[in-house]
Amino acid sequence: MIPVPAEPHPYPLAPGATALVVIDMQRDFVEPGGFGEALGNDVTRLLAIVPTVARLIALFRAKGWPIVHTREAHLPDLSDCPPAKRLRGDPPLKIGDVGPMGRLLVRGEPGNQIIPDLAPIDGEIVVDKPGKGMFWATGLHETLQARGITHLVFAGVTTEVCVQTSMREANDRGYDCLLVEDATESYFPEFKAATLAMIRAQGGIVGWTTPFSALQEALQETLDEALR
Ligand code: C5J
Repeated sequence: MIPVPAEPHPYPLAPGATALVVIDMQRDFVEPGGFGEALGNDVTRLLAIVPTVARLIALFRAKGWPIVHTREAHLPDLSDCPPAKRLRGDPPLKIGDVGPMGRLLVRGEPGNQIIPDLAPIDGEIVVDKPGKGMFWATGLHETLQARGITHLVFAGVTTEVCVQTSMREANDRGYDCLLVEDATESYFPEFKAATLAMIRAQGGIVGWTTPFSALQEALQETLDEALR
């Protein structure tokens, strides 16, 4: 185990059994013209975390550790999008409607792709999820179990919706979860702050949180020790 300084106490990272999960870094959420903006949000806050998420991905690639990329994505016939989800609220455009980057939150559309700076490479796991959480109707738990993954490091958007839902689902399935604070973002800073506080409350009831620099330094120290 590698102890990573974190809240509420050091995170016991398990080399060989840890995967990075990058949630929904899609054009639909971080670029103007996508689903996020259709809901009335200013998307610029989300773009600011892209360099940190890129460094996190680079760190896991350098280690040769698995990476999961998720996309919130529905089938073109929307048969996996319940009316309770599609018709909620009063946005000008709804899931499946045609926006500036194609049909909102629909598989294969330009807006539904992961942004080019964070694009998956061969061998990485890409999950299309019809829900906010990454385990609902995806088979991801079985994929992770087959690879012996017990620990998950989380990044992506939005902190209080798809990231938090996925982290709670993972916690209930027995994964030890760490959220990288500056590699996740919300359209609402107060929601992000509340989510981080909820996750690490009561001794880490959902998991741990830490800044990217702490994770990077902890992994570098073990590398230095191994080389000594
Ligand atoms: C939302 C997400 N916010 N990826 N999706 O609808 O968090």
